Amino acid sequence: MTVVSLVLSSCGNGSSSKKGALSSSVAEKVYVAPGEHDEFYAFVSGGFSGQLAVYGLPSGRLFKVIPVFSVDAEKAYGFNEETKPMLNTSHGFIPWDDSHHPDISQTNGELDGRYVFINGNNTPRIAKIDLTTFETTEIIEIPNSAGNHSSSFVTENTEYVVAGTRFSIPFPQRDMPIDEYKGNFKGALTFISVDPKDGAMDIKFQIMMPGFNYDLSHPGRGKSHGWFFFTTYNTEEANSLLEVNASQNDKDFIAAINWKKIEEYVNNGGGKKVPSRYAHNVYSDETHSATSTIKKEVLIVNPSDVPGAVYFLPTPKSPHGCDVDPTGEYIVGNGKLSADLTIHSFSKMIKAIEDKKFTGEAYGIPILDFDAVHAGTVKQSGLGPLHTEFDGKGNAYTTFFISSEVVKWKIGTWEVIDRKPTYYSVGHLMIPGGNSRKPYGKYVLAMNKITKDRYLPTGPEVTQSAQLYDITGDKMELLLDFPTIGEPHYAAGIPADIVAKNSKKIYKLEESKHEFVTKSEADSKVVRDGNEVHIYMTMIRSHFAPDNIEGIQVGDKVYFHVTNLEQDYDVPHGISMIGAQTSELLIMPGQTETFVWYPKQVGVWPFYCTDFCSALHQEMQGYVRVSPK
Ligand code: CUK
Ligand code: CUA
Repeated sequence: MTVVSLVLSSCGNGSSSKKGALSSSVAEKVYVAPGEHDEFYAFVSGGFSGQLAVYGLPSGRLFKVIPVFSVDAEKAYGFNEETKPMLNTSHGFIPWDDSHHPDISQTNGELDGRYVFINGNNTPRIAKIDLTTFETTEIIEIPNSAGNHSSSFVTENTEYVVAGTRFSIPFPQRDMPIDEYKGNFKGALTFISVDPKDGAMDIKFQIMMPGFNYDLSHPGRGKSHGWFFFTTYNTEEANSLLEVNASQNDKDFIAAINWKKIEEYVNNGGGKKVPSRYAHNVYSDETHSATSTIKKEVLIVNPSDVPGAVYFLPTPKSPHGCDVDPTGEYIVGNGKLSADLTIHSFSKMIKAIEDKKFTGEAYGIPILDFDAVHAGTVKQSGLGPLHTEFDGKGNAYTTFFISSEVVKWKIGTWEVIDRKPTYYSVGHLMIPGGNSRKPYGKYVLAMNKITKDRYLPTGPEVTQSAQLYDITGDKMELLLDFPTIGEPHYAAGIPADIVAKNSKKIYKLEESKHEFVTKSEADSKVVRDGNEVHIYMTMIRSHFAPDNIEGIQVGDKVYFHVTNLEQDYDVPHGISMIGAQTSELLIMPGQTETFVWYPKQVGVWPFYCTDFCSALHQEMQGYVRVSPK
């Protein structure tokens, strides 16, 4: 029984909102008692923070911010010598990006909890986070692409993680007039293979599509496994997207890509290797350090060279989200300038291809007849539909940015069942597994663009916000608001036990292959090599070895190679050096990390442990004596 007294404001921005007075039964649903664990992990993208935040659901508690595309002084990510190579690109070291869409790896269409992938939008990259350590372990740059937005969604056995391009750009990149866009700019859709054993990523091929904007994408699953769907806008190929230019066409397209066919074509020697520079950065667990390689070519596929591999499905009005239901039959196009949702049928699409129900072509790619592929329309469902998720019980949930609500509707009958306001202007939403064949349809998380009056003011900007709804009943029930970091574009949720049981507790010291590991205090030392000094240091509760260091001179380049000798769960130590131009290091049990210090002034300079590690933490310190040259 749910008796809820929700006094909600009318939907929309700027309403003077009377706050919801939640009954105790609602509070109980999100209450996780001290010492108890949450039921789900939610990996929430940090948007312009470039990171990925880990929350528990239903509590909304923040557990960790995983640094991905941005440096993070707290964890020395991008500051220590081990992780710096992770942020290398063909444009050099880039300490920031805009992260949008996390997606969890799958096996047989179900979440397997091994990895989270996430896209960097600005300098196109895909990152992989290993969920045994919750660390970014691989970043691959996407060449010939710009605005890596329709990414990083995975196929149902994680054969590929796929990246689209929001901008089309000259291909090959060159100096040319912008108003010669049409016909000269191209949109690359990139298929990155994921090694089934070790998860290693590699760009298998890029499909060079017409110069539209490729906004979002989703893999086929179940019956449509082997296909991938991308929404497009600006099929006018305007070089300026002021509304007059780009929204003339009543319908844009969903591009349907038969990637199995293209894979076969490529495996048989199809495609053309084209010079293209991109970085591939890998963090190795064994050595606790990353390497960065610049690769020099990719395999390009021209879609008109592979008949039967690419089709366009007309879809009204500048579709944003492109969402495939758990059965793989329905492809939902969320036309952001429309009040309706358009749903296509995969089986009708296959039939229409067989029957050659084409109404034309674009750059040699057949355009399917709308009526021949259209399954249904959810009518007048709201304003500005963006994204849809599924509960696995035959219902879909769509966000409406302009009318600021989540709308629940029935697959097959296309009727609206329920709607609830969001506070405010919701972008994405997430049901754990809602992106797979097996959703866990207990909660939906709405991620909002505007917060206004929902929290205490913190200057001109209020925190971004997520809202949790219970979706186990016929009607959705708002349970919780909680703040998020950066801008939460999308999230990936998973039952906590799938991930927690594989979580790593320590790094085994004896297995470390770090170049500068010091496996016992007795091996700690200071080695001079010209004006470079290497300090091989250890840390254990609660002292450093060596702790007093002499013989350093102004103008030296001093490397601190610091190993945490602890072999107990949850005992990191930190180290920071006065005046060091990097951040501190926060070193996990069994790990070695390195930072560089350039002593500039004569004196005796202290360093200390930054993480309160024992009753003697405040004693964990040392000095470096710096003498004149
Ligand atoms: S986008 Cu943010 S509301 Cu980057 Cu997924 Cu649609
Ligand atoms: Cu080690 Cu505090």
